[in-house]
Amino acid sequence: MSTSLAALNHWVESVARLTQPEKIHWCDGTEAEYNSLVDLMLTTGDLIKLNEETHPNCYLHRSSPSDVARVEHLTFVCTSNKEDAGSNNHWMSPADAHAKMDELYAGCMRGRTMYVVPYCMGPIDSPLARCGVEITDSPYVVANMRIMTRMGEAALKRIEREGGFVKGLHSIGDLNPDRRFIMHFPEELSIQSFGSGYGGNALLGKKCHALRIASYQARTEGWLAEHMLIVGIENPQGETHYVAAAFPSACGKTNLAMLIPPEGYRQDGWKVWTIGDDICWMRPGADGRLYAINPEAGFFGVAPGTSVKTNASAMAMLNKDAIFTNVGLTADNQPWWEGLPEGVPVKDWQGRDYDKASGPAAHPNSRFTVSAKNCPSYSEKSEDPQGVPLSAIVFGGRRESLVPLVFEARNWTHGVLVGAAMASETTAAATGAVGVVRRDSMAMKPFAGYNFADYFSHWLSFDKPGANLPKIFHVNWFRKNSDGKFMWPGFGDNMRVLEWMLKRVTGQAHANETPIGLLPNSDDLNIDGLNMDVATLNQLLDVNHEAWYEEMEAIGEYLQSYGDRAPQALLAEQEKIARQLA
Ligand code: OXD
Ligand code: MN
Repeated sequence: MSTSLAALNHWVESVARLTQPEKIHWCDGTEAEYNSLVDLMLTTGDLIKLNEETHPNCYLHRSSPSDVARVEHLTFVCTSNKEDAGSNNHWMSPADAHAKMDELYAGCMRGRTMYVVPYCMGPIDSPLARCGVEITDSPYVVANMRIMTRMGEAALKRIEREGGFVKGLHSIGDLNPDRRFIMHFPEELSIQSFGSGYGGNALLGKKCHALRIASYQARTEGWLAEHMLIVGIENPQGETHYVAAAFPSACGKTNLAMLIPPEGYRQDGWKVWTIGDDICWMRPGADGRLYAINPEAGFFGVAPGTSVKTNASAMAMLNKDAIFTNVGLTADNQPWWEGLPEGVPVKDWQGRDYDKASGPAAHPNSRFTVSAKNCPSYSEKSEDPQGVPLSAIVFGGRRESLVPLVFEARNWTHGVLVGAAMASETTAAATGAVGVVRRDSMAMKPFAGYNFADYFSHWLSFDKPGANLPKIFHVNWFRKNSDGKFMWPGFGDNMRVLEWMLKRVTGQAHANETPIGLLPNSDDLNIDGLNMDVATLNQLLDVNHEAWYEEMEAIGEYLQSYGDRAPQALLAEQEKIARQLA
């Protein structure tokens, strides 16, 4: 395979001149190609075959122990003007970044195969989809890209038709954390990544393209690229409402996307359909509603904590055709991670004999990669070129205090403030301290490819005549009591909160006005079959004015930290709420 597109040929040739690979392989995306990559990795030890009976066609990859998560401190947005990247990003000038990367790339693929991976983010015939080409020297990256994107010949045809594509260059280099950089050049629509094989740093279609570069592109083209799951909720009348929800990494997006409703709901006929678990691209349709696609074709989910109890759909989809990264192993070669009620690990994620004293069997950010079509709740609408119309957008964080179970924004501007003000405790998905509360606007702190102030303005700009925008909500599944125990059961029971939201959308549910937004009373939520006392529920729905006043002041300071570019409408909304709380 090669291409008729001169621009692509020139780029591939120039990368080959710089990196000096032994061979160049154009990926066609076929199963035969996938199988031969797997065979190659079985011989090099990059993959270990798992139990063929319990997990047919499943493999384990053990990464370098210092390459297990995204590296935010080594991730840069390289715009010509520093202000355009904003204080939410690390910045380097394009000239400096190119010089640094050219030096690292020089000769880095000697003795290796250079893979050229054409891919499409989104259904191949969707006007919302966008294409890219990733050049990489990692067969593990190619195999993952085949699961996570529409990769190969069909994507190349679209690229040849369109002429343009996002250029992503990746080399694992020598996996030295001191020689690791993830550079983004939004003005050039290009990405350069060196020194890591980890998903978010190396599968360039995902965070680098579908969020950082796409968010920049979306701003100029009038759409939004967001860190959100997309889920369809079908009610007993057979109507399906689509919801997009933004949560920071490792805060339960995959679980919410695959939620299994509680028994009573299932009996009544409620169903959940999964479209995406991590990224959502949305734009206004002719009817003024926002239409969303999942640009990805697979899930790159966090393994620990996934079990039949927390996510039975995920467990069902992981029984075949999956790649596991950095999980533990049982004596009969089954994957194992903390949170599984059964099985005994004998090897940890580094391949050492498992010893509880030296840490968990699976790395806390160990992952599975699997096709979305494997999911029992997979929605056929995932392939709809027009996307699905959104009824609600949900923001949420991991907050052990202050933030109630659910509240609704009064209008779009207030909703944008709620998203911008989001904060959450950090998780193992990125290197660095875990459990520290930080502002993570729209769950996009690590992923917005431009200045957050401009990003907030872009969000606000969707509220214009003719728009029929989704309602915006905020949730917190992670509130703890004074004993440090979670107060809300979460997982499938989150359906109870979703039901209230959707009834708000259709005008069938009650809400109380408070300064921070609209909240249900305890009797507005269905807690049938749930072992929860009303006092706990009331506590979960309580708004502490004094503590919220302080939070609002902190939100004001945060917005002001973006200087003159911070949108006045957002500051005015924040001031109004602070006044009401005072
Ligand atoms: C992810 C992340 O991998 O957010 O989705 O880190
Ligand atoms: Mn994510």
